[in-house]
Amino acid sequence: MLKKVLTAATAAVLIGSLAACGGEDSVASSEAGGSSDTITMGFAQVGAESGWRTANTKSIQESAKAAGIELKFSDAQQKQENQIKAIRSYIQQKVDVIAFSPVVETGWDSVLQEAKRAKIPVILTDRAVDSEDETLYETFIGSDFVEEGKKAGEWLVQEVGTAETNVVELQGTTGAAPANDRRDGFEEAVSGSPNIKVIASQTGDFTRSGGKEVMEAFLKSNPDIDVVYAHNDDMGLGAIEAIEAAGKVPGQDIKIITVDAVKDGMQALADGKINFIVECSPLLGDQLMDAAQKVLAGEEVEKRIVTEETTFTQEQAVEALPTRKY
Ligand code: GYE
Repeated sequence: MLKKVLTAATAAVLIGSLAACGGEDSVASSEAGGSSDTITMGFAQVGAESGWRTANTKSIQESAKAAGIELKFSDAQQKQENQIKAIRSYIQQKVDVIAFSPVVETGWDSVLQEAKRAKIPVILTDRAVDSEDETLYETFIGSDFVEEGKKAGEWLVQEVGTAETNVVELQGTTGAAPANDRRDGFEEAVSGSPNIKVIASQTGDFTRSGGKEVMEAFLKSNPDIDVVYAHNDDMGLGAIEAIEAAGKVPGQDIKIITVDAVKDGMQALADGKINFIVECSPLLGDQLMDAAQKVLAGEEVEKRIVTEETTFTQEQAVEALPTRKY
């Protein structure tokens, strides 16, 4: 076995040197993996808090591979300080491009200025930053979270008509763009319906355990909950556990609206435990690699690239599930 490997390695070296003589050095250099035109991307991910995030990470890793981009990947465990450290280390390593999904919206200006000074372009994916200075990043690729919140609210307005409706809200990570915007969009959509009241609202940090814990507390202090609006599927799935443990039927006694449409969420929707899901696509990898290549080639990229998304009812979930990619 070892002999075979050695023989193959010797052959490769030989072919490499022969190829160099014969003018085929591009083959040799790409085999060596060190050709200078390979793009290196440093990616600072939020964490691994949800099914959405897992699908997003997979998409980025697969797309980088397909595009021949060398990916340096870090997981910040939902902490801004870790993301800032990762970005600083990418600057030190002199990567060609930095991409990241900012865990919260504010507090990025100084580290982004450091990247700018080092002439390393930055691309935002998934979540936005709240900064006056738009020159600190090339583009922001991701969903319109306000629109997602609106779609959730509009469905509820249609669904309940003039019936008195008490809503509890499971918010995403405090200060995160999708938490702020999904709250605002929803509020806007229900603002013309005084019969719909948000009676309690708290963060579940986009995790299943967070959703479950907050829902348990909500159920204890509010006897009259009609609807749960969860900012992502995972928190909605946690809420289902809490509702069932309290002896109620999710989807019937208490209706549930979520955002994301990842597999587990779609399954619960098809099973009648969730009532409506607003889609948020995590498959941002291809667009990210494409934007990185364009930026580094000096081509124009749009400052804002919005992901296309739909919504699902229970019937639509049954139909869509077999071909869902995430
Ligand atoms: O909805 C949630 C995840 O930023 C859009 O983060 C993303 C959100 C997604 O943890 O599940």
